[in-house]
Amino acid sequence: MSQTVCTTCPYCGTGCGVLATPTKDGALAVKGDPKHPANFGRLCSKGSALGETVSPEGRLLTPMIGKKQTSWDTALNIVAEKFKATVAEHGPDSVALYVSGQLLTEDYYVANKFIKGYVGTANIDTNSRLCMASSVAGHKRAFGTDTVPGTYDDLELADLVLLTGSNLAWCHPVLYQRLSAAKAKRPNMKVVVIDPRRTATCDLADLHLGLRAGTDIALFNHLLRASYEQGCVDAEFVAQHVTGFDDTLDAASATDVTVTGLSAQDIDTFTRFWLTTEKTVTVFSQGVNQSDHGTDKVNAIINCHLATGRIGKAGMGPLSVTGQPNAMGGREVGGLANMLAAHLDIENADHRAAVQSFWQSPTVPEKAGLKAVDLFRAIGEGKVKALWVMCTNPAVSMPDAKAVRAAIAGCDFVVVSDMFGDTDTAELADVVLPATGWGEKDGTVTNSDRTISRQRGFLPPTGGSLHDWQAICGVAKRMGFSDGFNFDSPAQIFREHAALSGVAAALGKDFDISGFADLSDTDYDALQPTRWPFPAHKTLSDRMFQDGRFFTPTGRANMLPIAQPVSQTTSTDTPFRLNTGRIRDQWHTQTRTARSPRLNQHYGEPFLEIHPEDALALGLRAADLATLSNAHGQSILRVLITDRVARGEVFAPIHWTAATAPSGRISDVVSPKTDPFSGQPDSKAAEVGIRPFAPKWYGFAVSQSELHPKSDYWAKSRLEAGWQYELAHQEMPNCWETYARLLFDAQDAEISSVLDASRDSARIAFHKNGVLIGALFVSDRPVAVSRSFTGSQLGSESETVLLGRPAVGQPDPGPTVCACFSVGVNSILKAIETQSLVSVEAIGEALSAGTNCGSCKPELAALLHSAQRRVAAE
Ligand SMILES: Nc1nc2c(c(=O)[nH]1)N[C@H]1C(S)=C(S)[C@@H](COP(=O)(O)OP(=O)(O)OC[C@H]3O[C@@H](n4cnc5c(=O)[nH]c(N)nc54)[C@H](O)[C@@H]3O)O[C@H]1N2
Ligand SMILES: Nc1nc2c(c(=O)[nH]1)N[C@H]1C(S)=C(S)[C@@H](COP(=O)(O)OP(=O)(O)OC[C@H]3O[C@@H](n4cnc5c(=O)[nH]c(N)nc54)[C@H](O)[C@@H]3O)O[C@H]1N2
Ligand code: SF4
Ligand SMILES: [Mo]
Repeated sequence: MSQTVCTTCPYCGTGCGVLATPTKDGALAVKGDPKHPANFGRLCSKGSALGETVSPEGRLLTPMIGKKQTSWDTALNIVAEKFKATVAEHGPDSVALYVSGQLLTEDYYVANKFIKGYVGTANIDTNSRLCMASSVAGHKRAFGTDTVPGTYDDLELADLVLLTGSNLAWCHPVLYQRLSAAKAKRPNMKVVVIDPRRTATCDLADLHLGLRAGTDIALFNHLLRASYEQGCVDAEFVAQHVTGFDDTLDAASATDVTVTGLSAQDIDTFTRFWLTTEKTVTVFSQGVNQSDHGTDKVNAIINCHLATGRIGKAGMGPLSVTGQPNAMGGREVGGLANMLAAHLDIENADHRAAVQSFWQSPTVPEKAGLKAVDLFRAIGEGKVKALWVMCTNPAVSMPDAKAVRAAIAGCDFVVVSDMFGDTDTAELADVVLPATGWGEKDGTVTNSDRTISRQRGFLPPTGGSLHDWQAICGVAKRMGFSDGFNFDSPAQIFREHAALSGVAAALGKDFDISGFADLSDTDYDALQPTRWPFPAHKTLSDRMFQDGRFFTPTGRANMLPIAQPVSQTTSTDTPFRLNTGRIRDQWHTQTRTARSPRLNQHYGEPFLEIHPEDALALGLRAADLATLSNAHGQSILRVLITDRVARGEVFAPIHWTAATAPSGRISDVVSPKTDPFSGQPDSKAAEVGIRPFAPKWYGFAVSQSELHPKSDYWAKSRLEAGWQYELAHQEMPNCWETYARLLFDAQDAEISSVLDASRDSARIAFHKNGVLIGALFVSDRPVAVSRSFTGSQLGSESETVLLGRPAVGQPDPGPTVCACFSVGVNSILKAIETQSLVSVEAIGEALSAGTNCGSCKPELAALLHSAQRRVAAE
């Protein structure tokens, strides 16, 4: 009997508990952990599909030097030698680590100790700089510490929930489900979504404020002023616990709310909700953080909570939801260039001395290191000469990604630790080290509400991969730093981390988990989800700031005067504002989620949401391709015409890479502009020009084996029985059959084709032993065939594939909406019509759609709504 292991999902910062059971046939059964306080048994589509992502297929099995296999010993020796030589010749600041909020706390702790305590530079930054840095800076300015006061329970207890710059339904689906269940139980609870885009999250909203992008401060300043004018300020709380009220109010009063572009009626409704509802939680995420004034946005929100005393109490408070599974753990170990371990400050000599003496390390740097954007700039300028990238893919995810790729390619020495050797970043590395992944590694993560949970390993390491902490210790020891890195287990590292937090607590810091400093190995294995603080010698409530005491020198929280920046006029060459973000079923650069066929069905290629009037003006029709460009680069995307975005604003997802759609890498056109306080890039406001990409032909292919297209545009996505490809190219081949044979490498397969004399369209299928191995559809317009039908024919004796859709009388399910049960849009619309379904629950009963993870419920509701609208119009 296989044993079920209690672990934690490796994707978003919700931090759901997962029960994983390896099955006899080598598969993995996955369920939500009913006891975990983050999810109580729920999982979203990505969590539910974890079992499909753990196979060894495509994994990096040995260290590689210059794309040749080598031993760990050789690889670690070379890394240690190069790092040592670079430090000796150019000083410690000539080397850097670039790490990730997806590392476990133990990996992260060791990385930070290595670089800050032993190499002697603070040049360690992390992809959290692109993610949470503005929240960190905002929290520190307001509270004197980087602490998220709110918890998930508060979400359910609140009477008003503001979701601002957060697409919770897709990015924190289980939190969304918890909120949605709470609202169903207490229908008086109000939800307001503040987002320039009408997202799936709006399905739950009583009010959607589709403000002009970048005008959040004006809206929150208006709330502050209204709170004052309408007597909603908690004068006693402000008098005792807050500084800066008057100046902040003056700044807020000087702001003109009309810049938001919202109607007076919507602003009034919103203001009334806020004034009349004490129990308010404000959830914020990347629409707030990823801005060149992200820290100010965070403080504009916190100002409103401080003024009304809505903080540190049940059902109220600001709640920054973190993106990655261990974004919080990274902050706790000091994994950012401007932090020390355990929330201590690098600029503070006492703090530095305390950490150095605890570590017994040769050094601790006195100044902050380079933040991500500056770091890659310094690499490009040759100032940083040796780089170790761990658990992140900056060649795709950094802004101005093309320049970042050039910087990495030109760097003297680059090491990449990843589970896969073919990421855009690993492709540019001198040394690639195979890392263990989820299911193989052991350690802890901290989720958005400060709950520390165990990730437990239950599979052996794939090939020769090692845990990241082992690789770091291996290099550290070879550099002569043995004393600090004699770790044998993650438990040992965790104890040291916990003990150091006790040192920080003695210096007045709030991150205190010293209660774990003596945890035995057995207790570490059995560790239950625990929200910090968890001090050793006193009992402390885990409701932060409930006593009104903050961690500033005065003990009071700071309100900060914030002005709404004036939006700059866009140049005539780049008139569109590009918003970028996530889709429901993919995780970042897709290295894991792209392996699951069902997660690939939701969106199979990169796309651009554009308003119908803008599309018309540009001559773009549905499913055309468009080129986005600016001084940084260009990107080609499929056009999705929709009024979910405003005129002049477009949206594109971040998930495509050289491996899945090389010309669809969106960060190639994102500017490296950053927030002055946090250094976080302005990833939601690139200025771009848009023009139709007019290829000579469009293609669509399905294939049992992987193809290597050379066309100007291609995008790949996984199917149950192979892959599907979207193609487009600016040159016409002489003969479609010859082209197809080469593309499919199908010299000896039987070919059947329907060709148009003008070469404008072609349909070609290849069979081997009567079984369909591939098919290509070509047209001078975007190819209109049923993707789900053609994909489903692979591996069968299909004779009708060239029809491109099911023969008359056979149903075509259409593009997948419910990933768990593979239910397509056509099936849903048909069931709504023929069975007169009137609710999402009824669709669930009829087709099972939405009844497992529930992530597609907002889309089911939208389909229902559109069908009802159609009926009403008839
Ligand atoms: N499915 C999925 N889930 C994920 C991830 C993933 O890759 N896939 N990644 C995880 C990570 S690391 C992160 S950081 C989180 C991110 O989670 P979110 O922040 O919820 O996701 P995003 O799509 O980046 O952006 C959120 C919203 O901000 C809006 N926005 C843009 N500009 C503005 C503005 O000026 N004001 C306001 N109010 N809103 C604006 C966008 O329209 C978008 O809908 O998701 C996590 N969860
Ligand atoms: N334009 C634009 N750009 C963005 C954003 C945006 O909204 N817009 N969002 C930003 C945000 S919030 C984030 S968080 C980043 C995310 O961007 P990245 O961090 O670059 O993306 P991931 O695909 O998560 O990269 C993680 C890598 O680590 C590998 N990996 C997984 N587990 C392990 C492990 O245990 N050890 C090691 N060594 N490797 C492992 C994976 O295979 C993968 O290659 O993107 C940022 N970039
Ligand atoms: S909400 Fe989904 S992706 Fe996030 S932790 Fe839970 S199961 Fe994983
Ligand atoms: Mo993130």
